[in-house]
Amino acid sequence: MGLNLTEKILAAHLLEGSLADPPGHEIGIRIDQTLTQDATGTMAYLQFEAIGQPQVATELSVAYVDHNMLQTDFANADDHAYIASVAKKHGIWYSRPGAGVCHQVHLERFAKPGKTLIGSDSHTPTAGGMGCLAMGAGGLDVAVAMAGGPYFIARPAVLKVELSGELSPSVSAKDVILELLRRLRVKGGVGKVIEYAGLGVASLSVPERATITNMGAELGATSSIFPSDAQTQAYLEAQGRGDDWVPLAADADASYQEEMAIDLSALVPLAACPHSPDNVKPVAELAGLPVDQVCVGSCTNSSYVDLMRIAAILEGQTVAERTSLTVSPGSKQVLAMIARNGALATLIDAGARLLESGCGPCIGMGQAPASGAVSLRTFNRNFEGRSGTKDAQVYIVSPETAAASAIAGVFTDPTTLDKPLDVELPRFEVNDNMIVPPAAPAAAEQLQVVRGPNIKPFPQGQPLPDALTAPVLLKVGDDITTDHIMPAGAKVLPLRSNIPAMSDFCFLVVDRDFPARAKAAGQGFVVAGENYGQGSSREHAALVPLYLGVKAVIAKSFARIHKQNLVNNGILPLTFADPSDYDKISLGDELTLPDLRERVTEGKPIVLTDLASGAEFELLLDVSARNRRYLLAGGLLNTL
Ligand code: MIC
Ligand code: SF4
Repeated sequence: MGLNLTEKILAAHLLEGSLADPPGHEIGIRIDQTLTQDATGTMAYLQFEAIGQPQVATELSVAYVDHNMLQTDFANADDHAYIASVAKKHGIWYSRPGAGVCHQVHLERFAKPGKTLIGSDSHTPTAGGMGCLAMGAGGLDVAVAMAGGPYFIARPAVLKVELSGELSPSVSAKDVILELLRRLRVKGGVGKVIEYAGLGVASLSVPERATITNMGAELGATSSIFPSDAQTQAYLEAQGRGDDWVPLAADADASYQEEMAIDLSALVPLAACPHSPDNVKPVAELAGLPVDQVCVGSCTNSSYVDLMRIAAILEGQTVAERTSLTVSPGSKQVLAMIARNGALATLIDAGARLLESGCGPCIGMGQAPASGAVSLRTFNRNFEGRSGTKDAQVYIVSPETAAASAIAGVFTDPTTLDKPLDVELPRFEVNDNMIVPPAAPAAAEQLQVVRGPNIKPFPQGQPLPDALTAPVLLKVGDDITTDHIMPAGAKVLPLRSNIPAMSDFCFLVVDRDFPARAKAAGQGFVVAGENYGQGSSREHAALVPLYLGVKAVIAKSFARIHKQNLVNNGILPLTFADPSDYDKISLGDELTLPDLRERVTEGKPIVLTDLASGAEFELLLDVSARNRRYLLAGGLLNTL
């Protein structure tokens, strides 16, 4: 029996465990490349420093600055100075503010087919568009990988998506991933790598593939990957990196745990409606809805190809009077190229507001919509409040739908425009002058790391107690995102290296009294429904609850990255043996977990008594033996 693409890359990197084991069993793999961005990077590098290794052990590690770019006070700039200095000292390349969004720049300049990459950002699988097995992870996992340690994951199941046909004009790669979200929903990819195959693959360029793999994160997938073929070779050659190309595909007789098919020629423009990326409808059904804001950019849709398509639609037009259009180019390369070829002037002439190359409005750093406004965004997430305006109606769309709607001022199906949108892959203009190399190891020893007042130590877990009695501090429902747990945006993001200051914002969207209640109680539990912690990789969604005394989250199920972040920080991710027991617990109930340490050590179910109601039931700790050790020690760093 042949191997699929995922198995081939895993087999070439396997350090612990076996691929003969069924999906779900733990494996440890060697990581070739790492990336961080500034909003998670400060913590990841503080943790790397705590490990105490002088130089990174990876083939390549890159520190990007793209999230925290507003610099309304010293905080962001402090973080940049810290990251720049820690990178130079420890063998890490530093991508300066202005160079672009981490995933876009990584795809352009560093990602390689057949390599493994982990990044402290959930959209790291963008590089899967290049045939790289790329995964989002918590900052501590990235720190360990930088130090040369294995990255442990549950051996993923592989879902083959067989693509046939070709996209119709004005239907976009974005519509492919929105179709997958429509079918599979936000939990549909959990535990899986989504592997694209079939005759339809050849028609998609690397930037288009990267749009699709990027948003696999919204399915909860471990990763998404395309084969490395002639398109990959053409892209790498156009980036002046032809030598990085290797051909890579699944064997003809490979097997998969699951399969599904998508006929590209049957797709229509789609939109994810408020407030979830899987709430998908055809744009035609929304046509005519007035649009107040259109934002183009983010790691999903800010490539040269995307912006050239937008420019083609905006050529000679004016953005509708009621509508504001912003454009954030994905990288310096994209921005410089559209500046030189005239497309930038086309965008500006049409009335686009140009923002710098960075995450910007995608993470709520500016451009919050008006109250109740309809905002169309080419981004990947439309969680409630993420835009900065809680009642804004945010829709996730393709660049083509965004541009057509910006001109009309109402939701517009781009296939109704008669615009030729063929964009050839150009010869990219390469200038890596904003990516700073690390110091030579001999010179590195003398270098000082710059620590401004915004750089605060991070909290560390305590060894697991013998038993635990504490109140329920919060009870929430299904699909709670890390944006609920630890919001981002212009007010909070600058505090990413200052956990005490961040703690005042924890769960604010859900319950504004939570931080005060948690501080008063000293310790306690969070009770949740399905898919707790979906969305971003931000470790702060574990570190801040840890700081506030959360000892365990008791949920119906967890999202992958967040579950590991809880374990790494010594917070128990417990599930209900019988999900209906969720209904038996109320906010404020005092819960007791006797013999906790012994039960975790021996891998036995954990008994919970709700002292308020007298109800008693079982909880499961569905983690590997290694993760049990971390929890007993109070987290991964304590174990190391
Ligand atoms: C996001 O898109 O939510 C972020 C901001 O990029 C996060 C990382 C973070 O919170 O710093 C992610 O996707 O992991
Ligand atoms: Fe940045 Fe948005 Fe991409 Fe996250 S999803 S990395 S905030 S552009």
